[in-house]
Amino acid sequence: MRFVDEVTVRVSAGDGGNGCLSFRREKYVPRGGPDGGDGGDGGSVYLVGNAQLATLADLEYHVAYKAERGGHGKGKNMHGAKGKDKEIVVPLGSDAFDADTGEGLGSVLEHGQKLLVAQGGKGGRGNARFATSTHQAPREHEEGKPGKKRKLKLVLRLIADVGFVGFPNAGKSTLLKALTNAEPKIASYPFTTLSPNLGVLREEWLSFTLSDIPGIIEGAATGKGLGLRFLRHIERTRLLVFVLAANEGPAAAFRTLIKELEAYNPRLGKRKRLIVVNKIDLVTERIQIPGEKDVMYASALTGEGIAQLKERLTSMLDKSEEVLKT
Ligand SMILES: Nc1nc2c(ncn2[C@@H]2O[C@H](COP(=O)(O)OP(=O)(O)OP(=O)(O)O)[C@@H](O)[C@H]2O)c(=O)[nH]1
Ligand SMILES: [Mg+2]
Repeated sequence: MRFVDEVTVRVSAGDGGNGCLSFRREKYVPRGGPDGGDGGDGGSVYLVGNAQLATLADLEYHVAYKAERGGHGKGKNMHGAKGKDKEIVVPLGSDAFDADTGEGLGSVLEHGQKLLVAQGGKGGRGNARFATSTHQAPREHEEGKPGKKRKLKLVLRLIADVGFVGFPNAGKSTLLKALTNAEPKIASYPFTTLSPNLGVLREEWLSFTLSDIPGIIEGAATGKGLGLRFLRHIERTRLLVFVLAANEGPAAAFRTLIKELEAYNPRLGKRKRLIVVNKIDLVTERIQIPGEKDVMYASALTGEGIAQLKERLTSMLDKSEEVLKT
C-alpha cells in the first residue's frame, strides 16, 4: 500500500436531538402532566489505533467522516436514541491537529487506543424535566447542541525501536533486509528508497521494529534531497543506527549526518546510537569514527558481521527504555 504520512479530512460529530414539548393525554385524566422526552446525544468521532497499519493512505479516499445525530425526544417520556459514534482507524504514531487553528488534539500510540477528535452535541432536555411543584405545565424544552465539526489534520510519525540513517546508497535497505523479514527495494543508485520501510527483527522471544528511511544528504535539514520529509519517522525511535559506507569516507559522512539531524531536532543528536560501517568487503582497513565508541563493521551483502550486529542491537534495545512516546 502507498505510504501516506499526512492527510486532512473533515470530521463531523452528530448534533444532539431536540427535547420534546408534550403533555400526557389520557381518556379519564383531564389535565395530564408534561411528558416530553430528552433528545439523544449526538455521536462523536474517534481515531482508533491499529498496529497492523503503517500508512494513512486509506483516509485519502474518505474526505469526510460523520457520526450519527441524536434522536429527538418524543411524548410519553420517550428519550431520543444516542447517535452512533464514528471510528477512524489509523496507524500507531498518528498525531491529530485541528487544521484551521493548529491546535494539537493528541496522538494515537497504542493498538486499540481511542482518541476523541470531534465531540457529539448534547441532546436537549424535554419539557418533563422542567416541571416543579410550582411549575406544573412547563413549555420549556431545549434544542440539541450542534456536534463539533472540524478539518482534521493527521500527521504520521512512525513508531519503531530503531531508525536507520545514512547517505543514499550506504546500504540501509540491504541491512534492513539482512536483519529482518522486510523485502525493501535495493539498487545501486541513490534515493532507491522513497518512503520508510519497516521490518521486524526477531531474536528468541524478543522482537523489535526497525525503520529504514530515505537517504539523507548534506543540507537535508534545509530541504535538500528528500529533505526533512522523512526525518520525523525516526523521531520516535529509541536507537539510531548510522549506516556508513566503508569505501566512501565514513568519518566525514558521520559528521554530516549528525549535523543534519541536530539541525532538524537537537534531541536526535543525543539519542542512543550505534554506528555501522557497512560494505567492509570493499576495503581492507577498519576505519575509525572519531569520538565514537559504539562502532561495528559489517557487510550487508556478504553477511559478515551481521550475526554480531543482531546480538548487539538486541542487547542495546533490551536494556533501553520504552519507545519514546512524545
Ligand atoms: N559491496 C557491498 N555492496 C553493498 C553492501 N550493502 C549494500 N550494497 C550495495 O549498495 C547499493 C545500495 O544499497 P541500498 O541498500 O539500496 O542502499 P540505501 O542506503 O538503502 O540507499 P537509498 O535507499 O538510496 O538511500 C546496492 O547496490 C547494494 O547491493 C555491502 O555491504 N557491500
Ligand atoms: Mg534504501
